[in-house]
Amino acid sequence: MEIVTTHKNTDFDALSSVIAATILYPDAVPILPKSINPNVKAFLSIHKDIFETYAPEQVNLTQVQRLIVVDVNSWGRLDGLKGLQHENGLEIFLFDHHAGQGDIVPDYRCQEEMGANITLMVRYLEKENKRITPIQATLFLAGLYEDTGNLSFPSTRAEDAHAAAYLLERKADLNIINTFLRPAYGEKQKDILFRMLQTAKRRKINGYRVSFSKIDVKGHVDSLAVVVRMYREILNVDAAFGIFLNPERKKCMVIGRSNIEGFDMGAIMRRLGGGGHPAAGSALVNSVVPQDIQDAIANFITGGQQQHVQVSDLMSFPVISVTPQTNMADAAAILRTRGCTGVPVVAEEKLVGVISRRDFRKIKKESQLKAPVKAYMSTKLISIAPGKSPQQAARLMVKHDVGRLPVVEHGRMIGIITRSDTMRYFYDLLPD
Ligand SMILES: [Mn+2]
Repeated sequence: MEIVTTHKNTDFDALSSVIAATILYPDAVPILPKSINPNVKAFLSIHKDIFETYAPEQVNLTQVQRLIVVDVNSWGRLDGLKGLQHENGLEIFLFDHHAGQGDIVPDYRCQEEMGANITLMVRYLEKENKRITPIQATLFLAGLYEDTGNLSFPSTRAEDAHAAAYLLERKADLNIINTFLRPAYGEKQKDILFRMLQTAKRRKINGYRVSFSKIDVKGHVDSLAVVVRMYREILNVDAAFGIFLNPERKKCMVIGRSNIEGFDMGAIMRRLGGGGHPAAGSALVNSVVPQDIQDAIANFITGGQQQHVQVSDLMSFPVISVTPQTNMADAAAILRTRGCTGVPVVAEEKLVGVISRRDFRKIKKESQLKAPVKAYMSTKLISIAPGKSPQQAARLMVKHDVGRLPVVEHGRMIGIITRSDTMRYFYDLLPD
């Protein structure tokens, strides 16, 4: 016997991947965990006759010769199949778009970072020229859109977009997708979102704008992930965390959403014992102290950030500068020959001003070019520390409408970072 299964809290990507695996391996029996996301459950209840699936307890584990695992790579996130973990002679195939190592050791693996797992499955369906019905294409595209945020999450790859095109060609129905991907947002969810917003604590952690909310939630609430997504969007932070304490179960459900390059929500959740992607993740933590969890997350963010690019990696130095006594004509010549729009004014290694092309508009007569720079320079000093992130540099430039920031450490200017330096970083044009 051959079975295919996926992770608990099955989402559309996971269900899609299971169904796609049954097309690739027609003898494989699809086994779904008992916990299934509400919107997937709604979809399945309408499509029961088309997608026949089975529960873990319907499988006679001793009969299983091949196990196909999709969209997950750890035994702990499978349902009811623990008995297979140490089974000798069991053949395991793994299809997973999470690059991190799990504890499932497969005989064959297709493991690559990709926006959605279904994209990996579509690769094989296309290669083997398998027939896909419009309903299957619809389900697959729902999975693809859900995991990539309609191809907008930073984790999205070109191959995801290719797979989306392939599924649209196979008549995926966008109306159906919109119906089922629409968040299940009701009174309960509204109440939680409201309480989260009231208690939202915004913080800056290593250049990231982060928000935490700690809420007591009694009983089971569907779609908490949807609530956290809305919460992040409303607060417009880089990363948002909902820490939901269930006092009866003595556990905290932690759900995170982020939408900034370089922030790996999945990595944070893995350290809490959960899982996820760069943009989304969750973990169930055996703790009744939400503050401890928040502190731990803050530490992970601080720790993880240190390997990331800092202003000091992007800045240029030595800096071309002038002194307050340099005359305006010489300053103009420097700007012209260096092709820059401004230079810092430095006295005894200290930044005292900036002279830029703009300041030359104040010059009305030829004779004024003999005047020292200090008469025309801007003394509004916006500088940045070398350890800050490129995001912080970019934000500061936008806020103060400047194109360059002197990099200052212990009162001394050690470099300069320009708008084009930060652009180069954001577009990933840095040499390795
Ligand atoms: Mn997935």
